[in-house]
Amino acid sequence: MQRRHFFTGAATAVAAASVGRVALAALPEAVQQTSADTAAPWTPPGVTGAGRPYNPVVTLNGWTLPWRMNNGVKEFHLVAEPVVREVAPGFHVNLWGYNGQSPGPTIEVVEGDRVRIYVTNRLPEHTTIHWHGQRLPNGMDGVGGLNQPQIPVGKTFVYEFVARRPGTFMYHPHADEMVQMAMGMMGFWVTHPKGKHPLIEDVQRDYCFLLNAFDVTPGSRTPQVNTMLEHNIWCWNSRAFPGISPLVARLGERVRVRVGNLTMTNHPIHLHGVEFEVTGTDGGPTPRGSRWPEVTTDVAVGQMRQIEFVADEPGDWAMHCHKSHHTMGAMGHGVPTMIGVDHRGLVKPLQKAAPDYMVMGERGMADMGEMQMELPANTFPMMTGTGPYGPIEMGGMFTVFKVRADQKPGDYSDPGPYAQPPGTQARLVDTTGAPAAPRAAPNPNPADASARKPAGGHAHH
Ligand SMILES: [Cu+2]
Repeated sequence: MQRRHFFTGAATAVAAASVGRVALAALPEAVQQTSADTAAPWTPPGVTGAGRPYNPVVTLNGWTLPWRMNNGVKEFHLVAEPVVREVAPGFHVNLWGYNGQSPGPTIEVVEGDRVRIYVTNRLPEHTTIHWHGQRLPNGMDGVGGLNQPQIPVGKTFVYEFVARRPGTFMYHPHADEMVQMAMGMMGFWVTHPKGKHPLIEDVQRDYCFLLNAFDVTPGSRTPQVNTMLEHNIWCWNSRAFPGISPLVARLGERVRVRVGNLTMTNHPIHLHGVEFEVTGTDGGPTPRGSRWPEVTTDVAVGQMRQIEFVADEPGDWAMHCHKSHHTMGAMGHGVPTMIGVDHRGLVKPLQKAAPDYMVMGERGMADMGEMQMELPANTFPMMTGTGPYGPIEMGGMFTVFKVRADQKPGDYSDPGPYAQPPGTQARLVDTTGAPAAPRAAPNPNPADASARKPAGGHAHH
């Protein structure tokens, strides 16, 4: 759902003070997005002149910002403002972003375009925007205090430059950066090549997303902004599994996925089922001689990687960060390892001291995936998501890449779970008559099953 906001009333008065009434009337509308769904690719109106046809990107759980053409210049309007993001189903977080969402909309232009971006500040403090990776005049680079004065509260600044080289870029504030990025202020930028480029292939699907992370205390709604490393919500485009849309492709299509990292740590992004090559970074397309097959590529802090492959294996393929703590929800940390601990005889005395005490993890923690624990309000479980065969036991930087022979070209809708062809799925074997296991498990009947749930009426543990 997009709402079109024309500047009226108080907002007009504030903005008008900085840009003048005539100029304000001339501002492009600040299109808003309220849904966290993945929007269909945006088609520019009347694709002529500088608006050349290109294969558009699809922003995972995001959207592309419409522009208007003004005397040969593509004009955009970003509004920096507080937003509420549904990070996972039922889990809402107070963030800062642009035009109704965190991350902000993707800006999608063509090499050689002159772009003019109005930035209106509706935050409670000043801000700027830095256009990460772009060649541009120094005064447009957006470092507050260094290249420009910060954009005061209520004011509108304008940036203008030519998108000189094609590639994968991002934007974010360079003002009170730690706080503003911890609150979710960032967005993607794609510059398409203006013609056939020797290092840039045509692809049928082109996805993009940013890696971001938040520290939200379970039960609260606003991130802790001073956290350096111990974030607990690991996101792609401010969404955590099972809130991240699947990527889909038709069998045989060439697919590009562009990823940027604005967290405080690196993320080895792993795709099952195919091999890919890194075909570009925020520095530009990679020379062919530098490309080799991978199934995981590390995306360091402040880096961008674009990977490409042919989707030639049908199925539902996992795609995730390979740091296992980054595919977990908020509840997983600080829990002692109990594997192999025999709780028999301990549960009742422990519950006398701590009525909420529950036995957890003495056989590993997979039980967490199906446990119906009472959680604090406004959070999501540590391990969650359900597939056709049971709990997926994930909850963070994880989604599914779906390849189907019958997916229509340009159709981004979820085809549902993959039907395994008969005889191609791992299965239970009948071990009757097989030799006995070397020795019995040390603790075949661990603690009293009734102690596996917290005592009734307690909402915390
Ligand atoms: Cu990670």
